[in-house]
Amino acid sequence: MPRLGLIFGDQLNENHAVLDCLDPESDCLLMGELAEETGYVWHHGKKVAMILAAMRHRAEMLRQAGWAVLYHKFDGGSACKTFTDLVARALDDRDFDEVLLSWPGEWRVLEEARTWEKKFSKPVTVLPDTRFVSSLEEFERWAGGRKQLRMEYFYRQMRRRTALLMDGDKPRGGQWNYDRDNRKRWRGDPAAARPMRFAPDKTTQEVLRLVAEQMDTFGTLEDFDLPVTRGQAQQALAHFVRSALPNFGDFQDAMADDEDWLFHSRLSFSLNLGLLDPIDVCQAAEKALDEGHAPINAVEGFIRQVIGWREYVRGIYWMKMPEYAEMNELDSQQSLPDWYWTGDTRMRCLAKTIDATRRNAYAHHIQRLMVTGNFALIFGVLPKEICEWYLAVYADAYDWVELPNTLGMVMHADGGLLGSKPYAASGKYIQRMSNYCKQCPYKVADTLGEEACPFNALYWDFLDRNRERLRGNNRMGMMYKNLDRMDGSRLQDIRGRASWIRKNAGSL
Ligand code: FAD
Ligand code: DLZ
Ligand code: SF4
Repeated sequence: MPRLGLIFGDQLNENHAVLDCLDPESDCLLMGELAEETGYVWHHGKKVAMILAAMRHRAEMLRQAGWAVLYHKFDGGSACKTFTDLVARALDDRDFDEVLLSWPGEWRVLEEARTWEKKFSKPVTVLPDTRFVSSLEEFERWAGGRKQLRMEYFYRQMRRRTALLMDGDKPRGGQWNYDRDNRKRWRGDPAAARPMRFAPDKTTQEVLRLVAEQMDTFGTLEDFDLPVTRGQAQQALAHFVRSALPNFGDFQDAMADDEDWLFHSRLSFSLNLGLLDPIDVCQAAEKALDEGHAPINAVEGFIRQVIGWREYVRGIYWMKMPEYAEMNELDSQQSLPDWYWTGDTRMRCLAKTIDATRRNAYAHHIQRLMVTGNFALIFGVLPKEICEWYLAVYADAYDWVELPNTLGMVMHADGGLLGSKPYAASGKYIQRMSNYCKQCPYKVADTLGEEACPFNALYWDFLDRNRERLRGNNRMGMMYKNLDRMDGSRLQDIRGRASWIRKNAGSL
């Protein structure tokens, strides 16, 4: 009897484990646009449109390759809303012997799939997710028995294993990590790279109409230009290597008031949909180094993000879920200010980052970490609320990657499992790395007074509130030395200003 292979909307990779196991002559594939998935958070419209358009294109390619694909198109009125409904329908229509799927990108979907064997009285096989370099078993083996997990050491293992940027068993160029060279401020020269834009074809236009007419989504659908096929994603990769990679390293931490992308790759959308393979992406970057087109600090910095951070956060997610999602080590309890959704704040750095987010379903890493993330950390937003925001607003966001980045890297809610210290910073950091402050009504040099930059009082207050928990962290020694030097009455005033900011967050 035939078998049924479920393909999730973010697993559009050619090397999908289900395709390797099934036979196009006898078996069937199943894909579905589902109300539960398009609506479990208030997703950005461009995220939903990108996923649905990519799914439709992929289904068509699979059909052309000879597969029978059962495809459920979105219909708001349909009773088929969840993956369980989708599989139930397929099994009602035809007697399949077995259901196969690949390990999903979200814990809640895995939990749902775990109910199927009993529900449908059929064998359900979960195969590995081949969108990653490292398997979950390899990560657990690496992590097992270590007292402290650090991305840098996992990354070195990945370098050795993939032979990327290696001269035999030594790192190419003599150093594993060139991060110190990657902290330049950008002052307009060289000109920022322009990302490659893809005009929506007929299929994508149909999806854009569907999203506009039938769904309630965040942000704007205007100027949709995201890659939705493997061919387009490969063009975007080649374009990045040619036009932005040479400067990726130098300006990796920079931000600019009127530039949405600077030299970032914008490849996370396609990597996370399975339209690009992480090894192909890293090899393309290393080739640019071989050919003298890009320097080592750029290429190493980029490869570290892909085989280091991307793989590492996924390993942590699956090793620590479901408890991970509940953690709140710093006891952050504030509600997320409404302007995170509207961008309606006078704080220039936040208004511009959120504006870019609304337009593009994208903000680059430093905006996510040091602007929206840093503010949420020092303001003390409830991890659940800020995690939901990040999961909704970015087109590359799925639980496996968003949660460790937000809850761990930004909010330090896992007590330092993911990152060794919280990335708390005052307005001074934002001033040093961007030109936002020049156009902001708040004064970045001031901590007290109505016009003082809110980041400043919140930063000192954050250190003060978390003194017990963080003072022993040797990477925060200097911060606490500075706090200790502060005069008691000034600290009292700062606490007052921080408390005022929290009470009046809506009007900042
Ligand atoms: P580039 O700067 O060009 O980096 C190259 C690639 O490296 C990215 O495409 C991405 O695949 C990978 N990468 C870089 N940093 C990370 C990281 N910390 N974790 C995982 N992969 C990384 N990334 C997501 O893909 N999805 C998310 O939902 C997501 N949420 C985040 C939430 C917060 C609070 C923070 C601080 C970071 C988050 N990131 C997330 C990581 C990072 O910001 C994005 O991967 C990056 O901004 C995507 O843009 P890019 O493709 O231009 O990246
Ligand atoms: C994020 C998302 C959205 C918006 N829509 C769909 C969908 O309609 N169908 C689908 O199969 N997947 C979708 N996804 C991705 C899922 O929410 C989920 O993250 C992955 O299926 C887990 O691998
Ligand atoms: Fe942001 Fe403060 Fe600078 Fe304004 S002054 S842009 S709020 S860091």
